[in-house]
Amino acid sequence: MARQKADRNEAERSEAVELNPPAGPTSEPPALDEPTKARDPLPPKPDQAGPANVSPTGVDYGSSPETNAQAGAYLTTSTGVRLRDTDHSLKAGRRGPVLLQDHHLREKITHFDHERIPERVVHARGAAAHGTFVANGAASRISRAAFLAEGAETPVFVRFSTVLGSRGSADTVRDTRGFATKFYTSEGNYDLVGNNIPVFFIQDGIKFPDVVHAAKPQPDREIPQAQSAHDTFWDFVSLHSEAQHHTIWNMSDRGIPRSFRTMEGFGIHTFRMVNADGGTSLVKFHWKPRQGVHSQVWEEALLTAGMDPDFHRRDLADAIEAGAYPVWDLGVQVMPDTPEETFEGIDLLDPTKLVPEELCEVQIIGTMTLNRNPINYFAETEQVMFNPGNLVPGIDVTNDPLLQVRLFSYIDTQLSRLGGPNFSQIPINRPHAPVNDLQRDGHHQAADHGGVAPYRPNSLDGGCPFTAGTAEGAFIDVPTPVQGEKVRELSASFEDHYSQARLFYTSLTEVEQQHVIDAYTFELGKCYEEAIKTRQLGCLAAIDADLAEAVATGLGLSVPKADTKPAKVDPSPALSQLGRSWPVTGRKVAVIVAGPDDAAVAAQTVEAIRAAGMVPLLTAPNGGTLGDQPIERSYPTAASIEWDGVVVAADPSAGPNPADDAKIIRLLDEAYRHGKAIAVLDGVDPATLGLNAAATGVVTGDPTAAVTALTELLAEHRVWDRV
Ligand code: HDD
Repeated sequence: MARQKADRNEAERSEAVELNPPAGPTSEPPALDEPTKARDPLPPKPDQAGPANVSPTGVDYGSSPETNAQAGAYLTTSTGVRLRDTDHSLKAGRRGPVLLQDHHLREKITHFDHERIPERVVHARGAAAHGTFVANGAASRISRAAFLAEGAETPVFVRFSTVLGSRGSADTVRDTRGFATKFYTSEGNYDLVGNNIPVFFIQDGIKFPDVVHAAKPQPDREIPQAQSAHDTFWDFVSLHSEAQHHTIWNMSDRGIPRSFRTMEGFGIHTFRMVNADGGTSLVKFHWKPRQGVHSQVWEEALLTAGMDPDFHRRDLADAIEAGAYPVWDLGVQVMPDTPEETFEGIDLLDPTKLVPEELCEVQIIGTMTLNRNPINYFAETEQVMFNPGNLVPGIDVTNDPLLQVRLFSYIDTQLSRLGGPNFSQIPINRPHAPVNDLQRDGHHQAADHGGVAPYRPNSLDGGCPFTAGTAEGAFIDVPTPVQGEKVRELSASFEDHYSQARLFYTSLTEVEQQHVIDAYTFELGKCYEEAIKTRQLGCLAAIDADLAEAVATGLGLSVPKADTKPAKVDPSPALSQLGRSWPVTGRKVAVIVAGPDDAAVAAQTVEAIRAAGMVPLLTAPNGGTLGDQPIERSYPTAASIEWDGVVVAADPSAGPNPADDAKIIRLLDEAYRHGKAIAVLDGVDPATLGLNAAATGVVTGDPTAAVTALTELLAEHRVWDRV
């Protein structure tokens, strides 16, 4: 028996030995006298021309892709010592243990172990781009800021973000979007740290940890990720009626933007501008996208989150790489700086209130173009820091209690996020203006400070650095009078929490209002606690009785008595996203064909789409080329979420039909339900594709006529009757 077992073990051992693959060439260390050779870089894609690679902070990333990839350089340690081998640790014999003395191994692994830094506690997921801001000079009347003078050109870096999700979460969740702009002005950095929604959840910054704790994943199971559709969020907002205004914006189409490029941006708070004569005004900032304001529809956003969680990030980078640079006009609403700090009865210090554009026009003061993608995500997009306290002469803060707390929070958070007090020395954060501060030492100090007297006044360093006066461009705080008792209270004018939520709702078109109803019904439907749903229905009743009733019906609940009666408001049409037409440049249009017989008609369609400034996505059963056109998507990789419009360009009389493919039928059905413009070329019967030729936004014709009709539909972004 023992003998048999021994035999079996012997057999197993020999089998195991045979299963081991013979040692291949990669396990051999490279020969001592044979350095590895550089490979040729991949050829650039024909239609993509990247701009020069010089950072706005003056860092030369290298003017060619080769330099970026360290081409022509030998691999070194971080201390510059050339390496022969980075694939094998130093061992005592080929089969022996690894030696502690392997300095390269230890350096490589230690660095790797510390590659991650804490993600932002909010706005963790973002995408960014470089660009230029050009002022038209209109603001010179109210602000002495040099970057607002006529013709001044200022490099900018903009980071867009979601708020709630972790760094790896999906882009298209229902959420507020961050819109943070760093202007590298000649007078120092100015940061406009705004959102795509013009009001905020809370009136006093002391509640920020509370609203964030309520909205982030619940602490027991850490779910749901990047969602407000859960009990703790609705518990908080239904108990804090001041949050109702921001929340109804989130429940509208603004909560699911189509692209970062189609979002408005808002500075939210009221700021104080100071002109060359010392005159002051109160202003609110607005970014107006030339691409139009455009959102996804909810089902589309959900599908996108699964199919392409990087949808917005990809869209921004692709557009810039393809030269379709997104452009925003910067505008201000200018209001007199009165002791009451109100305008038309609206308290300008209350960040839950907006000033309707119909009451105070948005005046354009300059234009921003984003024209260059970051070279390295971590170095730039992750390490950039914004701070509402980064101000330049001519722009000052007000006593908005939310803004006041932000002035503390943004510097403080960088100490742990960026690992110490020298975050302003990181290249992406470095000002273009000369820096001569008296800050010294600290973690990650990168400057070699000369001199012996880092204090003022001094006689040992010749009294340097000097302090400046107004004439030399010093930042001088506006001497606003302050008096009062120390209290933990807000002004009584902050107590109206509902009238502007109603203003927003009643300013929307019917289709937009239906989206709001659907969103509340979905989100509250995801809550478990009936008491929370009922409490929120009470808040909705204070906004609009029909809204509350419709959501209650969807939830199968009844509406409780409202705390207050809905206010009387005059709608502000500017708050709706509908009713305007926009340029179609850069919009994506799928061209679906079934096989090689469709090459001629496909070529004409692609040509017509390009001629309209749009991007064709030729879609065929397999990859490769069709005639001389590259096939951009095969049926398996095609997704309706990336189409703004679609053309079915197959000629079924000549061969196979896209209608034979179940997936294409599904994608067309999605496109139809999501309000996308659809064209079916002559010769294809729309009915075979499950489409009704008489339906709004379904057009037919030859390639030229069909693409022309499609382009007209796309100018309104969506076929609104269908969503
Ligand atoms: Fe904030 C980041 C926008 C209120 C505390 N915030 C952050 C970002 C944006 C905003 C766009 C991302 C910046 C980036 O891309 O790096 N935050 C806003 C707006 C607010 C607002 C528009 C209200 C009008 N924030 C707010 C308050 C507090 C904070 C009241 C604290 C009391 N925000 C932070 C923060 C973050 C931040 C924790 C996270 C990472 C960072 O700052 O650098 O300090």
